[in-house]
Amino acid sequence: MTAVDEIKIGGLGVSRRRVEDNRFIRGKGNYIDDVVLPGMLHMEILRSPLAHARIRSIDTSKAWAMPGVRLVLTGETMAARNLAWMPTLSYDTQAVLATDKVRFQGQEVACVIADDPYIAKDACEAIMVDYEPLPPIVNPTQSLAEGAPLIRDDKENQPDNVIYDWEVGDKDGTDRAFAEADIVSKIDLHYPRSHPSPIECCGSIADFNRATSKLTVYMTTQAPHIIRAAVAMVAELPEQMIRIISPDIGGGFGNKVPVYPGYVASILASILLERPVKWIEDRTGNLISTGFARDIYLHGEVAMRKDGRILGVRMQTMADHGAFFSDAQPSKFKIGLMHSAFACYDIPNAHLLARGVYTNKAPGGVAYRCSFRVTEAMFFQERMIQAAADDLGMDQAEFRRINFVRDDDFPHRTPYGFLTDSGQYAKCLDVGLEAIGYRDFLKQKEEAAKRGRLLGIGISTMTEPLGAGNSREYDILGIKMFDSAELKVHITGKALLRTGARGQGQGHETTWAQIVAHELGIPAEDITVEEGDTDTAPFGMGTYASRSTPVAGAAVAMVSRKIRAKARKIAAHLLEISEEDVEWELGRFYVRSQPDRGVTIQECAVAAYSNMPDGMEPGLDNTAYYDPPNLTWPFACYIVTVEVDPETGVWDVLRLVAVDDCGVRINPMIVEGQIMGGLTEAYAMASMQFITFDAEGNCIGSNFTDYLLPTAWETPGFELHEVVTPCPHHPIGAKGIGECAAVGGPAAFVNAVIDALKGTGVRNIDMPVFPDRVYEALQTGKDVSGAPPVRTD
Ligand code: MCN
Ligand code: CUM
Repeated sequence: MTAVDEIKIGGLGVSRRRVEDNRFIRGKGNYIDDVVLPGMLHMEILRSPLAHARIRSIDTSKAWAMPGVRLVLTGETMAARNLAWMPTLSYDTQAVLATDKVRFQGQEVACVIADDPYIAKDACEAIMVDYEPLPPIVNPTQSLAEGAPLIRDDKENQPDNVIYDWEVGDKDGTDRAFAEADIVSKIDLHYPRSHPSPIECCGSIADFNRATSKLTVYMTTQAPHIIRAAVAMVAELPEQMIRIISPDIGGGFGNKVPVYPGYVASILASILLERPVKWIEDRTGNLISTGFARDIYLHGEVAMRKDGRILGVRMQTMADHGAFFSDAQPSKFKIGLMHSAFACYDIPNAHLLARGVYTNKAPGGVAYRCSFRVTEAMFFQERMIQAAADDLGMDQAEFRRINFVRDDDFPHRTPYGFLTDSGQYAKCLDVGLEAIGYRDFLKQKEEAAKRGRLLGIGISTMTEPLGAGNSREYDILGIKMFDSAELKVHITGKALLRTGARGQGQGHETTWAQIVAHELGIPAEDITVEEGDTDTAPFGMGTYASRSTPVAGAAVAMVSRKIRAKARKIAAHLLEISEEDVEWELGRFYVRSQPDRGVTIQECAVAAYSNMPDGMEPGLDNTAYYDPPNLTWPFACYIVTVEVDPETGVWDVLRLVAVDDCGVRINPMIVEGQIMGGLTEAYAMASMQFITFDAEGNCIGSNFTDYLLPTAWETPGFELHEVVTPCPHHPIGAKGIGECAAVGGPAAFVNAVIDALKGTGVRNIDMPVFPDRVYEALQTGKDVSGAPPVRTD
C-alpha cells in the first residue's frame, strides 16, 4: 500500500475538466429565470426617461384597471412602509422607487405585478408620470460648477454635489520629493464608465409564505448571506426566517454584488400579495441602472531623478459616482483601494487626494472585475509610468526594472501603506520581454518607422491586492470579512463540501474539490461542492474581489485539515497504536515503523460512523472560518504590440504576452481561462466598450449595439506564461487570479498605441481608443479626452 497519486485523484495542479460544465453546456443550468414556482406572478419596472426631473404626480389608475394586474407599487407605497429609500454599502441612501425627483435616466419609478410579464409591461406603459425637467449633470465639472443644481436635495447637510474628499499618504514628504526632483512628469486621464454586462441580467423571485412566515428569495447575488442580513435589517424580518438562494449565475463580474430596487420591490410585493413574485431584468434595464464601473479622472505627477529613480508620486482623482453613492466595497476607504497604486514600485513618497461627486447618472460603482478601484489604480499607475519613462527618455522596461521592489525586500510597505509579502517582479518582466522578443521588436519598429509604418509596444506590470479581508481592516456594514467551509465526509468516504462563497462561472465546484483531494487524498470526483443557499451553506461573505481562493479556498484547506486531525485519532484506534506513531501520506495513515500497515482515509470514514474510539463523537464533519492575515498580492506583466494605420487610426494587436504569478495554481486550465477572459475584457475596455452620456443625460450604451462586446473575431490571441511565487500566509500558497488580467490589461493596450504615436506630441488618448480618436490625435498632435457629454450627431 502506498500514497494515492495526487494527479490521478484530481488534486492540486491538475487541469481537471470543469464539473459544472456538464450541466452548463447541455443547457441544464438552473438560472433565475428557470425557476418557476406555483402561483407565481411577474413584476416589471417603469423607469424614468429623464436624467433629472421633479415628479409632480404619478397616475396609476389606468394600470390598476388592466385585467391581470395585481399590484402597482410607487414611491408612495414604498414610503408608507419606510422602504422608499434603502441604505447603500457606502453609507449613503438610494431611492428604491422615486418619490420626489428622478436623478438619472433609467431610475426606477414604479412597479407593476401581474399575471404575466407582458401584462405587467403593458401596465407600466399605462402609468402617467408628470415630470418637471431639471438641468442634467453628466460630468464632475458641471457638478462642481457655481450654481449647479443640487442633485441630492433629499439629504440634510448636503450643500453641494460633493460626496467626499479623502486623502492618504505623506503630503509634506511628497512635496519635498518633488522639490528635489530633476524631472516631473504629468498626465491627465479619464477611465470611462463601463459595465460588467454579464450574459444573464439580474433578477429575483420572492416567495413569502404567510403560513410559515418564511421568506424565500431566489436571487442573482454574489453574496447571499450578506443579502440575508441586509433584508433582515432593512425589512425588520427575523433572519432565521429568511432564506436566500443564489441559483446558477450566468456571469457576475461584480454586477451581482449590490442590492437593487428590483429585489426590494419584489420582496415587498410578495409579502403584500402572499404569492411568489418574479422579476427578470431586461438588457437595457441592466445596462442603464445597475452597478457601473470606473468613471474616474486622474491628474497624476511623477517626480524623478535623472538616473530613473522615482522619488515621489502625486495622484488627484475625481470619481463620478452618479446619483447615489453606492460603491459596493467593504473597505473603510472612500475611494476603495485606489491607494494600492504603485505597490510594485519602491517609491519613498506618495500622496493621493480623492474627491467624489454626484451626477445625474446611474449609481453603482466598483463593479466589473475590479477589486474596489484597483482596476483604475493600476491603469493610472501604468499610464503614469509609461509617460514618466517617455519624459525621461528612458526605455520603458528598464524604467520599471529600476523602480521595482526587489525580491529580497519583502515584506514591503507600499507608498500608500499596504503591506505586500512576496513576488518576483523583475523575473516576470524578463519572462515577458523574452517571450515577446523585446529587443528585436524595437529594431523592427525603427525599421518600420522609416517606411511610414507605426508600430508600438506597451507594457503593464502590477501587483494588486486580492482577497478581502482581513477582518481588522475590512467589513460590510460592520460585518467583518472572513469566509468559511463546511466538509461532511460520509460513511462511504464520499464527501459534501459547502462554502460561504458563490461562484458565478469561476469553477468553484471543480477547484474546491481539488483542494480537499490535495489535503485528504479523497478523489475530487467523490466530492460534491455546493454554494449559494443560506439555509445550507455556512456563513460567508460571497465572491468578489477575487477573494474566494484567498479566503474561502483557505477555509477549504483548513477544514480538510481538521477532518484529517480527527481521522488520525481514528486511524490510531484502528491500527491499535498511539497517535504519535501514526504517519500521514496522501490518502492514508500508517504505522511509522511499519509503513505497509495502514488505513485509508475512506476506512477512517467508515470507522467514524461504525467503530470510533471510546469517548469520541461520531461522524466526520467539520466547519472552518478563515480570517486571512493579509490580502494576497498576485503579480502580472502584460505586453502588447500593435500596428496603427496612420490613414485611418485603426490599430491592430500584433501579439499579446501575459505573465501571471498567482502563487500556487489549483487548476492551471481554470487559471488560464480566467486570464483569457480578463484579457478579453481588458481589450474591450481599451478598444470599444464604454457607457457615456449626451448633454441631456441620455445614456449611450444602453444596448449591445452601442455597448460593444468583443467576439472571438475581434479579440486577439493570447500567449500565456507563468511564474510561481507562493503566498507565504495562504495554507496552500495560492493568490487570487480572477481579476488580474482585466485590471492590468487595459494599460498595456493603451500604452502600445501611445508608443506607436511617439514623436507626434500625443501623450494620451482616453479609452476606448477608437480609431476616430487615434485619427484625431494624429491629425492634431494633441491628446484626446473622452469626458462626457459626447456628441451624438
Ligand atoms: N484559481 C486557481 N488557482 C489560483 C487562484 C484561483 O485554480 N491560484 C481558480 C479558483 O479556484 C477559481 C478561479 O480560479 O475557480 C478564480 O478564483 P479567484 O481568483 O479566487 O476568484 P473568485 O473565485 O473569487 O472569483 C471572483 C472574480 C471576480 S471578483 C470577478 S469580477 C470575475 C472573475 O472572478 N467574475 C467572473 N472571473 C469570472 N469568471 C467567470 N466565468 N464569471 C464571472 O462572473
Ligand atoms: Cu469588482 S467586480 Mo468582482 O469584485 O465581483
